[in-house]
Amino acid sequence: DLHPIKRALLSVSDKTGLLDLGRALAARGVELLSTGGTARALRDAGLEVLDVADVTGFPEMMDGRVKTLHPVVHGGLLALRDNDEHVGAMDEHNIGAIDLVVVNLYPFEETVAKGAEYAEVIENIDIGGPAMIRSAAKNHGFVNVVVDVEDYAEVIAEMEANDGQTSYALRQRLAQTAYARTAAYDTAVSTWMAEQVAGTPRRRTFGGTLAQTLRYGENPHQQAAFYADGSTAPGLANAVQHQGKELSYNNINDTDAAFALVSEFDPKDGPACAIIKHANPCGVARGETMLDAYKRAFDCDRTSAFGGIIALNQPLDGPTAEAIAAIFTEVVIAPGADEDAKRIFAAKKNLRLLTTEGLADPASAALAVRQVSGGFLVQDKDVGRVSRDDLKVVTKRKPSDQELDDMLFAWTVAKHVKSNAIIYVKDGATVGVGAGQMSRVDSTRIAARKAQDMAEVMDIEAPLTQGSVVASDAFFPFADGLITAAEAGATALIQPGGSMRDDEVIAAADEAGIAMVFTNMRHFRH
Ligand code: 93A
Repeated sequence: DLHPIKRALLSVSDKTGLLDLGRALAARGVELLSTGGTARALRDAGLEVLDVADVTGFPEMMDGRVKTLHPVVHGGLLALRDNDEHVGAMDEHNIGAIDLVVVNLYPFEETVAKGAEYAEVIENIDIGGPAMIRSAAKNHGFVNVVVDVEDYAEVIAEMEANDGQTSYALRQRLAQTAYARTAAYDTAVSTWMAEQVAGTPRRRTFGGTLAQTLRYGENPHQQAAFYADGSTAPGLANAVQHQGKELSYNNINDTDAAFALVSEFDPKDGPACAIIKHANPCGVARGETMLDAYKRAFDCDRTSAFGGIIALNQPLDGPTAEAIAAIFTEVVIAPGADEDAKRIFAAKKNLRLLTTEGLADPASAALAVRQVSGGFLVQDKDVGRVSRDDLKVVTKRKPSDQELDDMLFAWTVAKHVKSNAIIYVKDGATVGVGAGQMSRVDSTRIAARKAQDMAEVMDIEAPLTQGSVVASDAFFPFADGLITAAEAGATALIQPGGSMRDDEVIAAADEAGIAMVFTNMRHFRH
């Protein structure tokens, strides 16, 4: 399965390592063909090169759009060397076999990343390069295709070891790498175009480029990596980490949830803080100051906050950093941090501090992808919002202004809690979170129960659910959940409505003196 390399075509935008490779090939007597810029670079270094234009008999034309798209090139790449008819066609049409293709593509991704104009991005869609890569890779039985500077040395090493020949194993490995590259390249093009066309495109490709290999996955026996999806909007992979060890898989997942939740709260409306455990919030609060917001979020569930991920909607300051540093925290993510805060955190070696300056609003990313057996489910991200005007009061008692504010706060948090989600809120702070239960009434009970536990921890008479409002991410199918909330001391309730038994639920609310509003939108999060 060894096959010799006698003729090579080199066409690279990134000229790193080109001259060393050219010299090594020339030293082994390999004939070199090249496109304009690549040929010039090799020639300048004193190497002998044939211009592809001389081989095809056509000049590079149309601003280089047509350089290598010619049967003399593709025939030389695709011909099966052990097929008489193919070899006959090569002879008849004067096509010389090409045994090695070294191509790296027009820098499409870099051009998008630097914010180039539409026309410049379009010009950087490489056509001839991927065509050669795909031809050569298809014919890996005979042809070597190199798309990665990292692979130059291995090809030369095999040639050295095998008298100018390479093994099938190497050619097959290179072909796989090549198709991975063209697939990622086309994904980048389609992702960019998806951002240019209006609406969510019907067809999208999903792929990504490795941003980071992770030490392990959700559990230590699972391998894991973080892939960037190629969207131009800077995301979590672009957050700046100021200190602490490398983020783990779970850290990234939880930090993403924390960042998304706290981003719901406009910094102009004052400080807000979210504490996340296992991707669910165990406390979310607004405050007069950031310290106040943090303390109030912490008071929702001091027990669960241990080892949590904390997200802030305004920069971290010294007093808040001091309070956070008092207990074990995995990650703090904020739009910035002042010098005091950084100094205080510096003493906490394991605490990671991430800042989000310049990151896109997490609610602006259009699609959410989830893996299922054999495929992906894709949907628009849940960026649904309701305002006061959308709320329909369905009970005899109308909610007060304070209740309305708290209901909208609770509703916003509910969007970020695993279903079934029940959120008790008082004065702009969660006081009970029921998450991820299979029955809604259980979530309602658990949240109230936890609030009671907190009352004992904090040594206060009545749990903070007394006089709170409640949000439910989906409708109450029966009145029992509402009755449980009323027993916990809730005075108002926000929910989508739409149950067959809405009438029963409304009647139970009226009986308990609860003010209830319907949003006509639900926030399942499974
Ligand atoms: O514009 S192209 O899509 N048309 C082609 O026929 C073609 N052939 C090679 N771009 C083409 N290339 C690309 O040119 C290669 O993929 C490589 O990135 C670049 C090398 O050009 P030069 O040798 O002039 O620097």
